[in-house]
Amino acid sequence: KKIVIATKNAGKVREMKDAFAHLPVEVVALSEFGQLPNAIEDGETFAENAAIKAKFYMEKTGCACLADDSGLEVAVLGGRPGVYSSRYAGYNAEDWANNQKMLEELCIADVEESPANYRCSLCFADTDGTLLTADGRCDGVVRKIPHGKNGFGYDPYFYTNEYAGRTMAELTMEEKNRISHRGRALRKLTQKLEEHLA
Ligand code: ITT
Repeated sequence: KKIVIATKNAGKVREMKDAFAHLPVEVVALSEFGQLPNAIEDGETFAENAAIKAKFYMEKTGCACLADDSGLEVAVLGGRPGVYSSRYAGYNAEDWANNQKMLEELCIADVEESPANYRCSLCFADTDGTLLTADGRCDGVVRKIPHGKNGFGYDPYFYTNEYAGRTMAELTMEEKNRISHRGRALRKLTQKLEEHLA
């Protein structure tokens, strides 16, 4: 079975390919279909946006698609950037600019750190109309001092609860997938996917 990883985010592609490595499915990146338009992510929740992207790219590619909508919720910032995580500093903002914006907001809030959590909603849309969904969450703390070069996005500033003292960007991909919002959601989704494909 061919499954298109319906994301333009290379970090997500790496983690999702790793999680699917043991399944009897052929995982294909969206980039293999050439330049496709962007889905309009105007949902109010991660789950709504994941479904918008999965259905949109399933129709564009004619293949079963798995989409991910995810983000970081910082407690002292009232849960922002949340669904705006990839465009916190503006549309098409790079990771460093979004991180800079978060640091500025932490300064305005006058705190050195804050409890925070990542969230991930996955939606798998098959060509027969089947929709499978799963969510995952990962709790930690954001601090102003970055550490590590792995992962992507806000990872250098996100200190994990599970690996005390280490940021998400200091973990190997295997370690990250074990505890991350995406790893957790992917394990729930692959169970549903195995039943759907059986
Ligand atoms: P696609 O819509 O093409 O999948 P995107 O990056 O625009 O790519 P989202 O709208 O779901 O996707 O935004 C997710 C953002 O949340 C992402 O760009 C990061 O800034 C942040 N994020 C999500 N998961 C993360 C993770 O595991 N580590 C670090 N940052 C993460």
